[in-house]
Amino acid sequence: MSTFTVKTVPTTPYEGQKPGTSGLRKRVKVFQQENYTANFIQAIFDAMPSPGPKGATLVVGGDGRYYSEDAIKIIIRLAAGNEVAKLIVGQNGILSTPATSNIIRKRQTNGGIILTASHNPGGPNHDFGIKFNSSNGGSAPEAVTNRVYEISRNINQYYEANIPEVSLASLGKQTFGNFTIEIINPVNDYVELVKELFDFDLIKNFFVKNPNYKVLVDSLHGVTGPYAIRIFVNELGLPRSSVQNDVPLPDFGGSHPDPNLVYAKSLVDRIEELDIPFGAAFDGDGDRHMIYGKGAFVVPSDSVAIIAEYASIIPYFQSTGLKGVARSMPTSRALDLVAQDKNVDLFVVPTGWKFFGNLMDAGRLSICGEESFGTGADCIREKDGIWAILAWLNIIAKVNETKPGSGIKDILRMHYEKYGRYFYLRTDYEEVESEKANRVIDHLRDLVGPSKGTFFGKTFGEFTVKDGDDFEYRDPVDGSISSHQGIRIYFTDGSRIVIRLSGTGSQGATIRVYVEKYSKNPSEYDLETLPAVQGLIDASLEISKINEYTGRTKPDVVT
Ligand code: VG1
Ligand code: CO
Repeated sequence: MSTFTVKTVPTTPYEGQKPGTSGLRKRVKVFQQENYTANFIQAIFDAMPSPGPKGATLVVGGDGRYYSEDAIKIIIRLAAGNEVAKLIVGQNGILSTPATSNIIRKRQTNGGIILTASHNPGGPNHDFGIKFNSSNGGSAPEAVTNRVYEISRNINQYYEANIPEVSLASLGKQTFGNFTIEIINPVNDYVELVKELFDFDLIKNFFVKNPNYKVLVDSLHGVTGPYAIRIFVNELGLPRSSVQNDVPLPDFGGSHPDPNLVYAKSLVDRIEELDIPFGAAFDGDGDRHMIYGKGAFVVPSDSVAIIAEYASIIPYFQSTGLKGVARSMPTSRALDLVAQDKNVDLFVVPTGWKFFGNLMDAGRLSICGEESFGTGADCIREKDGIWAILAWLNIIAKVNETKPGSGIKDILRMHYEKYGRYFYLRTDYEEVESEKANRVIDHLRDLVGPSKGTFFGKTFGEFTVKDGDDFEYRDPVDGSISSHQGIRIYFTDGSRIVIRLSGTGSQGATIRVYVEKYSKNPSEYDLETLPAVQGLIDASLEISKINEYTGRTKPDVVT
């Protein structure tokens, strides 16, 4: 057993090491600057809740993007330097975000470090990211991430051990003095978990009985490939051709690992061409998903509502009960109607998964979701793409027992017939100069604040403003307050727009505009989304003056 020595390395702080909605995300070149990554990792260790890093066990992994191995080597040296007892590392640095959350919880560790910039592109000229998760398996709460930021602004040294280079490819334990690194299979624990949550036999039998019900899952060269092959091919018996782009690549094959109609367009085209009833795609780190079957796209806000609607047929919720449901504020209100129907609590939290964790830990929340293609449950503390696909397959298999031949479209239609439909769309203006973006937000804050006397009651096209605010959240568990979480404007017909700035961009500011329009008229349920909400988009532009303040005439992404 070899041991090591620790040296104190002097350093100087970097500007802007402020974790956003989900960790610190910057260009790779920024992380590659001297001491940049080490500073941030040391700040994480210094900010770790009591008793701190000494003697701690941490899980380390990520989506395998460019710069991950370098970052893991730094983490290993600094962990030993900070007297961490053990690192559990995914083989080759691979661990999906939900799988990391599961391992943190299952092995009762003190937390984890996830190396990902999620759906942002990877490669030497793109993005890298570092996220810190707490011992409950969820993203560290704001109190901790704010502390990381404060420490990073004054950091003047870090502690580094001279651990020899470790191969991330060979499974097993390696020990150096009081420090152990265990390289684990990234998939095993996760497969064990999901097999307990869902009715695998039911889903498998459904595929046996319905050989024409083809599935196509696209990992977009992110981290989910190995998970998808194990679960959909090996466990559920689907043909190998049911999973594509399943080798994690450092640059995601040059594409954007973002599962939506824009970036997963080649999947959508293939599904249409081959008449595939059920398709899905995941983001780089596996916490987001898109569901698309021939002629049927599932809006994420509807997805979480539908999973909540059918919770009682999913084994995990049969045993735990439906304790409550939650959505992020910009997510459509489809879930609110299900909560009402099932008579369970509904929570509305700011954007970002970390806000759900407290409610789950307090036993008040079972199912939650965000409009940004994220859904999950209290079995872990992250949103989970594969979980959502399995939930849908479980639902489809069950519905087919009584209504054979039902697919995605039928399930959507049944849902709209019971609850009505929210037409929902998000548009993003990316890499806007921060100053210009702030001007838009200041203007909107004024409208729902000081100027509300004249703004409320005003009409834009067919929409009359009813009321609005700048969303503030008070955590019902610990009472902490998060303010300025986005401008909400409600109209007299029940429509709503939300405008906020993204907290995950790596350059400039991204303005997100979310619009939703409710219909209880069955003859409208099959309408296309864009024409259904165009009037509302026009109103949002007139109100926000985005074009005027930013010079942008159209959004970069529409999802
Ligand atoms: C975006 C989404 C948010 C999501 C976050 C992290 O944040 O809007 O819903 O939780 O990304 O997702 P923002 O602040 O850019 O709007 V992921 O898949 O990066 O972990
Ligand atoms: Co993600």
